[in-house]
Amino acid sequence: MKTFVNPEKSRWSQILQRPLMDVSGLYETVQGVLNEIKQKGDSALRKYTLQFDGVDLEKLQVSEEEWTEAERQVEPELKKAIELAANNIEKFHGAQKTEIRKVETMPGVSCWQKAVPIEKVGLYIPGGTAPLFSTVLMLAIPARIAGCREIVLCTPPGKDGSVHPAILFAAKYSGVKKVFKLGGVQAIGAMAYGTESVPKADKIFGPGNQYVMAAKQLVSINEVAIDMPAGPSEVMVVADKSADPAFIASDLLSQAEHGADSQVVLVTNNEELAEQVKAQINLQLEKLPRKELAEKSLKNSVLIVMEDEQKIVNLINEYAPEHLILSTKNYSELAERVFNAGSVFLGNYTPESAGDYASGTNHTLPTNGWARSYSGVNLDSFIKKITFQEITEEGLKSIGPAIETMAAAEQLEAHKNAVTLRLKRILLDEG
Ligand code: HSO
Ligand code: ZN
Repeated sequence: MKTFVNPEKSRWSQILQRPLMDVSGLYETVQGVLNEIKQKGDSALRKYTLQFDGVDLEKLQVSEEEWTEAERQVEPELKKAIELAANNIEKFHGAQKTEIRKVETMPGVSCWQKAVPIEKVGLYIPGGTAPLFSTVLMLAIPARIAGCREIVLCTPPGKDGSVHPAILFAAKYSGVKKVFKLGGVQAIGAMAYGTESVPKADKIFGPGNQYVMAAKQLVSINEVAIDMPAGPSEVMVVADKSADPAFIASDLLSQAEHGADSQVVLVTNNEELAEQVKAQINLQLEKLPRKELAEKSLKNSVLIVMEDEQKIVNLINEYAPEHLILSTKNYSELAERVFNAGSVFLGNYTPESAGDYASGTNHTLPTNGWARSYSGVNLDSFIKKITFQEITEEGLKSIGPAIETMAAAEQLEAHKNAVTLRLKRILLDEG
């Protein structure tokens, strides 16, 4: 970890720069694959699945037998854990429902907003080095609670053409009915355009590598909505001497083990704690099965010793971390001053892992500084809001003249007429 002591504000953005990706040629390559999927449908999906995943699939959709077999393969202890997590995710997202509230902006002018589920959603679950079945829960449960009519899930097959059983178990438990063995650009293209076997989605969700990200961005230009721009996962831990160095090290390592491009940042006002955390990282790292990945990510990572509390707050808000852990004595007070972060974890007993799996909050969060403007996935991500209005004659008499004046000033005579004609009729009727 690179260490900086009280760095000047002018250096913050350079110190905290996220790992850069080389995207030259990426979008052209991805667009080429997308075009072929759009034109050739399933046959293009099969071709690229053979090319990228090394498996020749006759049927892309997971069959009834495969669902049953997966259910049999998942250990009872894991099933119970998934059920506990699913329950909490359901409680937390279920509580995000809002009531319809009619507002009378003036007498006789009623306006209201109604939440309507997005009809068809497509969920992408990456394969790669770890089967993230927890992400299935994070996407499918809010989709089901929102009332989405069709929830389609795509995930890459292994070399033997199978899908990880825990992914299928979590999908079934969350209410997903259709799962397709498709990874990367193929999955995104299939859900964006629709093919003979994969239904078209209205919005696509889920994390992925840079190819998935590029594909999501490209299809969002004309075809579908997407959840948010996504990049490598990151955590910022802010700690003082009330923190436990072993806990902090474990939190930093949880993020680092996600991948070589993950970014972890420790900010502390206490140099002694910083040294202790470093020692703990070395100790814990030795025993991690994903040591190599974590080590690579730690190379990009940063330790900042900062004495001034207001500067720490400014640093948090400038970096806008996906995950923020506040392990300081005054964490509640500090939390009040945070305005850019995806998800915040408070106190010594709230590890990021809790939010990653089971506390109930969503782990699909804005990375790469997008927490400045995006929320993480939540119930609203699966909903659009339609506004309604109803105006009585009395209401139109109240707001009509203002509308006429504004329409005339914008030189939109037809707009003005739509009010004038009605107001005239009202006067006539009133005799
Ligand atoms: N920390 C990841 C989510 C995750 N962690 C899934 C474990 N499994 C991105 O927020
Ligand atoms: Zn994680």
